[in-house]
Amino acid sequence: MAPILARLWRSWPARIAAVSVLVLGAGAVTLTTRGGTAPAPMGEVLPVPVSVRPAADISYTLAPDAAVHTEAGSAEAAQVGAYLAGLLRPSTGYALPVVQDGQESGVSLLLTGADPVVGSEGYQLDVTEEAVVIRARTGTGLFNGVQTLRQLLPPRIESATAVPGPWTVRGGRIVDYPRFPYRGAMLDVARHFHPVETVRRYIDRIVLYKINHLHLHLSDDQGWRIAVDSRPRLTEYGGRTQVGGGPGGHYTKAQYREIVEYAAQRHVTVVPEIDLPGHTNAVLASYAELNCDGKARKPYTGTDVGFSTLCTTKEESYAFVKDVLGEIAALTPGPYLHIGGDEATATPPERYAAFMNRVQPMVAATGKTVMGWHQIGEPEVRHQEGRVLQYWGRTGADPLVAGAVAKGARVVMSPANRAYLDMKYDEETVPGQKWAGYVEVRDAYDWDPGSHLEDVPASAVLGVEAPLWTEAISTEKEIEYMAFPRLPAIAELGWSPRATHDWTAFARRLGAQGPRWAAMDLGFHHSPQVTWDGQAG
Ligand code: TNX
Repeated sequence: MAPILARLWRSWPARIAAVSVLVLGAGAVTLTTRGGTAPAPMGEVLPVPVSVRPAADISYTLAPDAAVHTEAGSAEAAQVGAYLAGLLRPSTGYALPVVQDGQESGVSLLLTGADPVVGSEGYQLDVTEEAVVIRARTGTGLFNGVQTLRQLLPPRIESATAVPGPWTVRGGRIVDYPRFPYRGAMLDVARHFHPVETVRRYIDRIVLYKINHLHLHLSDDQGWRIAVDSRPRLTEYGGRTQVGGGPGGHYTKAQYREIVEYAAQRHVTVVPEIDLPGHTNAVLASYAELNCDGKARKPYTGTDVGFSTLCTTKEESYAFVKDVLGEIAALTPGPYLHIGGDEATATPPERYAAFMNRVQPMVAATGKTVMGWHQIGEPEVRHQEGRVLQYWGRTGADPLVAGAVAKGARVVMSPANRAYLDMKYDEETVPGQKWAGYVEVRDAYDWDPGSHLEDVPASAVLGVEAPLWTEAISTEKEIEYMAFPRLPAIAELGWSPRATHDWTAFARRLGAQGPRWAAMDLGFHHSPQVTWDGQAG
């Protein structure tokens, strides 16, 4: 390759453009595969289901006059039905009315008759010649079944405009439920602010892989992103910066409620994070009295960490934390309030423990459960009933975490060298960082959250989360590129039984997502570790 071409090739948007041109140029055959008309083999979905029983020679084809039938008298089921119809209408062009009559025809979403093993989040999906019937015990279970159905339909079902069918699903039965209850994605809206629409689209994408928690990193040195009525300068002053000096921004309470509501309709719980006592330069710039010397800090737009701290010996700091946590808790229907606690290197260790020992009970007083980065597991920080540590280390043994677990803490696993979506894939990746090493999709997949940490039994693991820090990520396209295909890998670790773990099978199912992502207009990393359907050879 000529040097100029090689350089262009290294820039990922150019790579995507070039690949698209190649694919389009390849003509009709490639287009059919890429256009995604073929239904997936039964069970070839991601995360891989617990049990799949294909019925050979049977299939169901959605008829133009089909309806979505939901459990009679259930608003919950009707809501999932409306969501499903909303997904299928644009590409099929069918009317797909939603009727609450509990009939087994077309696509049925029923709250009766599911195998009890499905529990509160699982579902049973039956495809016969006459109907697709999804049964669950809850609306969440139906919603998860709908995500499976989406993937059993041809990839073109994701098209935003009407395209030709047929809309066929292969026959059989799936019975499915998650390994872990917490399957999360984190978005750092503090380093670079990301508007409501970006967050909404991110939610739409993560639910396809049965992710059920969205953790929002709402404050950091570079900006404060959520309106707090009792401290208006946090957003009026502290929200107007971001990495690199852009305009920043923040969510009003109404906008934040809109995100929470949008997530709830998609069975996603929002976990808000206010990072304390470090990562607080935006606070210290907004309110002088929260500094030990009483002097306001200058706004910060760089990418260093570990230089800021609330003054942990001043009562003003605790009044501040109490007010802020109270307002955030009031905006939060979910159980968790994340208080950060990471990289507090500017806070003297004994003051860190004293601070956390006052702040954790404040969280409890709001009725919420404490969540924090694993540093809150310091032995001097007391156990708080139900608390959850988020592990982001790079080793397979961490005595601090094991000690906290021995006292009753639970853990969400986000090892940086496996689950961090801001790490570059390889030396050619343009966005992101590499302090935890390059993380290709196989690195993201090949580990076990249940046995990753010595002396942390699987029973103490609440689940997994893939964090996307945004120091070096500023656009939605970059978010997509960094999250896909690694986020589905983490999602599968959170959902599928350990016994299904198999790189070859996973890579095949992942490759089949390529045409689907193309139909969704989702720009992803064409990892060389995977054969992407429609682009083989
Ligand atoms: C470490 S992970 C951090 C963040 C950075 C991230 C960048 C953690 C709890 N702290 O402040 O954004 O690395 O990868």
